[in-house]
Amino acid sequence: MNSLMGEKLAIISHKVQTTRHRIKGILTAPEYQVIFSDTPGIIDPKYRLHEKMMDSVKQAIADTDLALLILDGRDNLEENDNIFSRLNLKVPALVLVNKSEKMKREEIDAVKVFFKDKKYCSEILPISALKKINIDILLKRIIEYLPEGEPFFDGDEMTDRPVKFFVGEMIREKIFSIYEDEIPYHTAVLVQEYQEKDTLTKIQADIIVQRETQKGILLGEGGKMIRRLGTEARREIEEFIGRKVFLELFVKVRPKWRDNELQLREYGY
Ligand SMILES: Nc1nc2c(ncn2[C@@H]2O[C@H](COP(=O)(O)OP(=O)(O)OP(=O)(O)O)[C@@H](O)[C@H]2O)c(=O)[nH]1
Ligand SMILES: [Mg+2]
Repeated sequence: MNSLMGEKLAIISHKVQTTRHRIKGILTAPEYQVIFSDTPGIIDPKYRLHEKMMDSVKQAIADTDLALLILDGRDNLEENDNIFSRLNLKVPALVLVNKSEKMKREEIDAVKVFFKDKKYCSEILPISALKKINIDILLKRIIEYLPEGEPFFDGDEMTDRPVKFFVGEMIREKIFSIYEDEIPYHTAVLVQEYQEKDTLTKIQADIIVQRETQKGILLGEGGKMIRRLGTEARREIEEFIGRKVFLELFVKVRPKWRDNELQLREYGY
């Protein structure tokens, strides 16, 4: 979605299950408006949080005119096929073979042969979100599949989420890049305060973890790690909103928040 939009709306990490919400990206030109929904990847739910993530996938599918089924071209094809089949799509679908810049022509051809006759597959297109390969062609194809209609959003709207949401996401992205193993998966971010002052924007956010030991890891020796997190997140937020930011982070322990309906709601899930 970021590549198609030419804007970074969705956070990215090398770890799986980074995306937890459906985020809309609205692309408006004189001749068209495309509303993209970036969703979490499809997984078997283990927690209430996962169930909510999968609900957002279902909703996105129910709303859409066209599905983009994105796979890593070197991942297991059977596994991807299983997931795609089980979606029971009622709309056309483009199978996008991503990271194609790392693949040989024969590898790409093999993936094409594999998906060619699948029931859900309208077309297959090798792309690279990173190197922006075939993204222009993809956009052209997308527009051809969309029904004609009036725009849903004003031309200057880029997303359905408020700035505060993206601030929380940027903090989450840094948590995914700084902390190892399970830590990012036990963590939620809640932006408590967002205030535009004269010369800067004051932001206070809570970082929610499940256990005291995790709080210790987040803080690091003498607060070293949380300071690094604060600095990196602040820089990213400053670039996004184009203002100086004062960022304050508190770490709070909330046992089993991933299965707690009230807490999940409070954290925006
Ligand atoms: N080489 C290569 N890497 C890519 C490409 N597109 C994405 N990546 C990398 O793949 C990793 C995952 O990217 P994400 O955008 O987080 O993937 P996602 O599918 O949204 O994953 P979740 O949100 O975790 O479900 C990151 O390290 C990206 O930099 C590509 O075209 N080529
Ligand atoms: Mg994602």
